[in-house]
Amino acid sequence: MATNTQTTFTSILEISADEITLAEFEASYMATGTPCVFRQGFSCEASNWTFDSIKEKARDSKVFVRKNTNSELYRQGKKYKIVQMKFQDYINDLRQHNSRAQNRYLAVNNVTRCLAPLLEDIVQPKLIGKVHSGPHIWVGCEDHYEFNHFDPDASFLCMCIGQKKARLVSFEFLHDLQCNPLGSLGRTIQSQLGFDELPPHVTWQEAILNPGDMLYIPGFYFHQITSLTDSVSLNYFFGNSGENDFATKVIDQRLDSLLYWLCNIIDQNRALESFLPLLCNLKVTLRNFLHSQWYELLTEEQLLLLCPYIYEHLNTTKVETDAFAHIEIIPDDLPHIPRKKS
Ligand SMILES: O=C(O)CCC(=O)C(=O)O
Repeated sequence: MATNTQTTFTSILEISADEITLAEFEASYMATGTPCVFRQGFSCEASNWTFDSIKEKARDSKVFVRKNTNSELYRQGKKYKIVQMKFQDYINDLRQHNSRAQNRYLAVNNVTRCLAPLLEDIVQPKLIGKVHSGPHIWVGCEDHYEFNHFDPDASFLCMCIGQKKARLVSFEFLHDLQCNPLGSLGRTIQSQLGFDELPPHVTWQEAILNPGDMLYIPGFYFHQITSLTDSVSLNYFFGNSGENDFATKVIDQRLDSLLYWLCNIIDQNRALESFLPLLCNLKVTLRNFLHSQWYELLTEEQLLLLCPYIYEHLNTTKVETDAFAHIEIIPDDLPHIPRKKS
């Protein structure tokens, strides 16, 4: 495998959050999928947190913590276990830097559900047109390496305590990043490549984030985050304002990544009996599913564009364990009713 020994990164663009409106942000940065950092753009009580202050506020709250995060399989986004524990116990381990803490990561916990006492300190960034989910909290030990992945939403990563290094690779390099095979678990798509293994033509952008900084990660952009110190950050997953703007942009600019993500979810479910009725109504299934993720309704035209890719994928990869193994799917005749083979 080619290794990337050259320095092929640039610094992520820095802009001021004070001087930009939501409309300008969406038109200039979201429309083009341009990552940027807002230095001190996340200014609320949460950017003044300390480990003691959050432990005090949410001692007995129960959080979900990933285990085995030091393993090679975790770095490739392939395998981890989850344990539930009290927030104060997790913070105590972390501050002691004990071996348990070094092999765990409190990742993407929904603050409203798991750590509600912290909510009063958090103010949603004004540059979010439509929240998909969040705020989520991430708490980890120095040197934690979070696997390289993309999400099907834009994200604002807001630094509260400590320092992180963020490295971002555009969705244009989807096919160079050796994503985990379709059907892999999770809502995100993980790359199996470390940053020292990227092919030489793959460039990335990076930034160091300090408390109060906020990083815009465009939807479907790969990102790999390393904690340079013990750290706490928050993130929101979000899309554009409007009824269909996020979907339109993603279909126009990031279709391959969208299809990879959709087919990954399809493949997670294709062996289940419950998959069959969903497949019979693929257009409706897709419309409802994307509405649940993005709060946008796809148009008939958009659905008619996406469905044939999915049928083709299923037809060309059919195996005996599929719920539709003995059924022929006719892709040209939407709405598609799978027909029994005669
Ligand atoms: O901070 C991390 O470890 C990951 C954050 C992330 O994946 C996100 O903000 O989308």
